[in-house]
Amino acid sequence: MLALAAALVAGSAASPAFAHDELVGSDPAVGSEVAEMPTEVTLTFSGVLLTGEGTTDVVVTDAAGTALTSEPPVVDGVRVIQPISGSASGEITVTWRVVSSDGHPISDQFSFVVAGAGTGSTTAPSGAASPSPSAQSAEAGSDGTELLPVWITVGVVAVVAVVFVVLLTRRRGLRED
Ligand SMILES: [Cu+2]
Repeated sequence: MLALAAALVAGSAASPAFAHDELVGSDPAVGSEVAEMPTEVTLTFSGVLLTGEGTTDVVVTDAAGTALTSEPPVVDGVRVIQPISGSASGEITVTWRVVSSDGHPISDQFSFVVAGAGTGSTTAPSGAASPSPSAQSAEAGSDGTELLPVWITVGVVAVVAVVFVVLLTRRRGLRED
C-alpha cells in the first residue's frame, strides 16, 4: 500500500498541472550545432513565466567563459528571448533562471555548438579560404569524421582475411577430393 501511495504521489508530482514549468525547447536547440552565432537565444517553457525584478536571468558564455550577453532577457509569455552581443564559435553555454508559473524559481543550463573555424578573431569565414591544416584536422577529429578511414581500413582487412580463409578452405577441400 505504501508503495502504491508513493507511486501515486510521484505520479501527481510529475503531472504538468502540479509541477514547475520546464524548458520544452530552445532556439538554437539544446545540443544542436548551428553554422553561425545567432543574434538571440530563445527559450520556450511549458508555462507562462512570471515577470518582474530579478525573476529572469540568462547568461550566455563561449567555451572560454566569456559572456556574450549585454542586454537583459525579454520575457514574452512562455518564451524568454536573450539578445546576443558579440560572436563566438565552439561550445556555447546558456545558463538560465526563470520563475515558473507556480511561483517557484527554476534554473538549469544547456549548450549548443557554433560551427566555424577557430575563434571570432578569424577574418575570413570558413569555406573558400581554408584555415590552417592543424585547425582542420583538429575539427575533423572532434566531430569523428577522421575516424572513418580507420574503420574502412579495418573493414577491408577483415574482408580480405575472410576471403583468404575461404579460399584456403576451398583449396584444402579440392585437394582432399
Ligand atoms: Cu513549482
